[in-house]
Amino acid sequence: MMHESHNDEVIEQLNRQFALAGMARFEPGEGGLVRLNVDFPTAQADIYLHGAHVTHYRRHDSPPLLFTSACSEFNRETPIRGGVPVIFPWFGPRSGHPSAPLHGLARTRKWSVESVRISPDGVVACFTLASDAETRDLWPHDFSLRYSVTVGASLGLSLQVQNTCQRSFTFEEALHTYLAVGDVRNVEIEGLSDIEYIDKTDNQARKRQKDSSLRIAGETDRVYLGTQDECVVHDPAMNRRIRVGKEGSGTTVVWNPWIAKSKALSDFGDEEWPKMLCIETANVVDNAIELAPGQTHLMRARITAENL
Ligand code: TA6
Repeated sequence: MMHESHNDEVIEQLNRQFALAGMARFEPGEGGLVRLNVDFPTAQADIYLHGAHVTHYRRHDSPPLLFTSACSEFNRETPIRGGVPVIFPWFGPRSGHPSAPLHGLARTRKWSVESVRISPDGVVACFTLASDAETRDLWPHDFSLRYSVTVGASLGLSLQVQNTCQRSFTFEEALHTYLAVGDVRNVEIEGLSDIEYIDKTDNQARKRQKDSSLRIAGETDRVYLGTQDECVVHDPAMNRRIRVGKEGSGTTVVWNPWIAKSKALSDFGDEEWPKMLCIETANVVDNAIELAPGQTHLMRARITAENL
């Protein structure tokens, strides 16, 4: 754990540079990790420098939109469980590298703050992460990431990847969003009908969803490929629908661990699975992105709650 006084100095310095009086300021979060707290008349959010991880977002007229596990770790080595993990440069296990961390390296690194500003859409916080010797040991390419989070009537997420080395590389990415739902057994997910998906609960079998909407009735882990469509989660228990719109993303992942998988996750409560549903905005497998030297790619998600 970083020494308290050093952490305080870091927070003081960040607030001198970036705090917006009465709207956004840095503070010690869970586990002493530094987080940006945004709180103004429209909405509030918490964003940790660890992984540039949004753990909380709500509009003031609506319950929290994101789920974060009560059992999540908050330390420099472990990804936070819940909110919006930023996944880069591979999704899931890294093929050919069994000891590589699941879901890449970005979500367990400390990101830098580039700016915190007011825009017509709300408070916009921008974070950056660049490759270094440690990341090159894990993934032998140079990159620069820029992630901007817009806290307003919607939650806006924008991940820009730049290839800063002399050779092309291919990467996967995901905004692994954990939505808060009233009861996952009663939600309906629209926007995925007639889309091919990989069923990770059935030996990666490739299938096509025939039903117009998806209901969750067991462990669900589906990678929908070649879709740019918005997903709408109808949540009658919370009397709302949640729209997950996107740009620059060809993949949507739907995940709920259900009972057995929840018990197997040490940082996830056994009884938490009915309260969450991951609708992930991604580019993975067939939709992985190849970048030439100097090229950039932008992926955006926009998450909005609408009361029924
Ligand atoms: O996006 C779904 C998934 O790939 C699941 O297979 C499950 O592993 C989940 O991500 C959580 O992964 P994590 O590494 O955060 O435990």
